[in-house]
Amino acid sequence: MVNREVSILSNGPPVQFLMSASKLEECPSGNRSEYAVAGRSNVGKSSLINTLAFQKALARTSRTPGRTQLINYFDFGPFLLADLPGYGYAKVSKTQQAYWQRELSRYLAGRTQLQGVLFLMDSRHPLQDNDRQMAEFLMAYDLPTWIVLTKVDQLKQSELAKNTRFITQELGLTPFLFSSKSGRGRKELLQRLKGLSSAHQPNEPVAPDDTESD
Ligand SMILES: Nc1nc2c(ncn2[C@@H]2O[C@H](COP(=O)(O)OP(=O)(O)O)[C@@H](O)[C@H]2O)c(=O)[nH]1
Ligand SMILES: [Mg+2]
Repeated sequence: MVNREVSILSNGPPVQFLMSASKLEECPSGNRSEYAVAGRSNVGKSSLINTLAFQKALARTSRTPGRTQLINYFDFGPFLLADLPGYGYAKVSKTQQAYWQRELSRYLAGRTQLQGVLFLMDSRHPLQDNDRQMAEFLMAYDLPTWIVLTKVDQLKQSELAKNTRFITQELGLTPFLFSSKSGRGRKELLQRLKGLSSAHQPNEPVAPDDTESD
């Protein structure tokens, strides 16, 4: 069966785990476009990365969230995804939280390869207090931010419409609606990331898929 979505990434090898970094200085060198994946522990960051990669267990989906205070890098070919440590997990010590807050600032301010942030929120209860803090943080760094509402398979259409309106009003950004369970939103996100990455790399050869009109 020809999978039209897989072809979005078909001009390269499968997505791979690249490396982990605990601070800016450990992040990979090179000038490929990078997008960070941010959000609370358990919001669905690892699941989103697996879904975008068409793999089941590439990024671990964890039952003990918030333990790893590492940036995990995934190589998507034209771009890298950086899975940031989740916030809001009660069992993380104050010292660890302070460490990561500082390192996150340094990463957002200093990572020149960073082209934008996918900011994930749970579609069932978006914009919790610590999400608001994160939103303010991201806006302070003036980075392009895309809101992704996760687990949309868990909501009735009417509730989803209500929460989508709420986010759009509060943040002035229309969210992507995403489900790693159903695959909803995968194609749109991949196209966005791939399109942006090739725009940043004018020397990259254009794949046949990119020449098709909609
Ligand atoms: N129903 C549903 N569950 C999801 C979805 N995405 C993630 N989950 C579940 O939410 C939990 C946390 O997901 P995970 O990807 O590990 O979140 P992370 O901590 O942000 O990396 C896991 O039990 C996932 O199976 C989704 O789109 N739909
Ligand atoms: Mg995770």
